[in-house]
Amino acid sequence: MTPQPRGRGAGRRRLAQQWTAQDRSLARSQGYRHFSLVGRRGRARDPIAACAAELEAVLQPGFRLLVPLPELHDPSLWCSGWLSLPSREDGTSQRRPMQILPAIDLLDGQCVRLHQGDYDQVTRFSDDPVAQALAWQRQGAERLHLVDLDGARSGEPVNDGAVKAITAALDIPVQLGGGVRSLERAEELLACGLDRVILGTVAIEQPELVLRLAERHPGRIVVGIDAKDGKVATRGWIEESTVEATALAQSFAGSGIAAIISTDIATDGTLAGPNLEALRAMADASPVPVIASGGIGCLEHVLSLLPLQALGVEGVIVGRALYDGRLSLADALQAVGDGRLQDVPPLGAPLGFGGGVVA
Ligand code: AMZ
Repeated sequence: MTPQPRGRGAGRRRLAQQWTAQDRSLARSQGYRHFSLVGRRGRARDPIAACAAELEAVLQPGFRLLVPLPELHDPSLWCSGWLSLPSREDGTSQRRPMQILPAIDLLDGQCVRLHQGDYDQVTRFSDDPVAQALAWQRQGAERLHLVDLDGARSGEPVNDGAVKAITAALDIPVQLGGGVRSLERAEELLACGLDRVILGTVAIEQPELVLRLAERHPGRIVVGIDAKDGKVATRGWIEESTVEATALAQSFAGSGIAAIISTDIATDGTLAGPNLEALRAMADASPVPVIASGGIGCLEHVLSLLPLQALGVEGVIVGRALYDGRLSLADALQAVGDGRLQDVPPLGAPLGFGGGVVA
């Protein structure tokens, strides 16, 4: 049975304030509806029935629910009938949680973020990249994303000192992009402990090099596709091409690359939210898993990617929001991790109790 959500007004009248989303929090959360005490009131009676009735009354079509993390870990606060993650007998989910990759962009030996990739709009966050990398590892990162921004612009390695020190200091796998333009350079990096090497400019200028490297190092080569209005940009995003990002992604079918990092230049460094449409197009086109990059500003932005997981978006790169403290890595990992009880429907699917709507 899939009860249809009813109007907001009715719910508002019937429910205690703390159960319903307040306008203030709706505005802050860009249309997500928060339920801070889902199910609590029903606990004394029949929790499932009461909770379902209460939520049904306040749900509106088109809203997704965002439930605070502590509640996600208390199964008694949830109603049956919502789509659950497929689970094994031991109760853990079968789907691998979305990977969250903290980013360290290196410019002149420092950790920085650029705004939309513009080298004239730099925010410096740390002059100790190794300490920063260790901090992300301590907070639970499973993989680190490194970019040599000087290298991307010049085509030459510039921040190798920091790159090698980070790689040596960390236990988690590290991937690096920026200025890797030859087979020798890629193999040098793979030999010195990097887990994966990201190729951007050469993916469009010398695709045969990507194919050769992927054949020699299956699963360790990643293609970085950085797009402006759907067209690929290269060389530190200073040069624009007429090649469609999705067509470039398709051209690597069967090549053995590990993933495609899909960066939306317009949102990168803006905290404005990911370009879901572009990501969906990329995930549809890409023969290999996609890692989303650009625009993450808060937890809800991370959660908004979960419906794309089924299409092959396996991870997300986060930079400025982590440095700023707008997003905690621990919260993000918890929100997408095994403890998450509800699954999200595919994009565009009708929302309702039977369909499951909570991330
Ligand atoms: O911010 C930028 N201007 C920028 C950036 N972050 N320019 C390039 N890059 C990153 C790409 C990819 O990971 O996202 O550098 C890598 C590609 O470098 P190259 O040198 O292979 O094109």
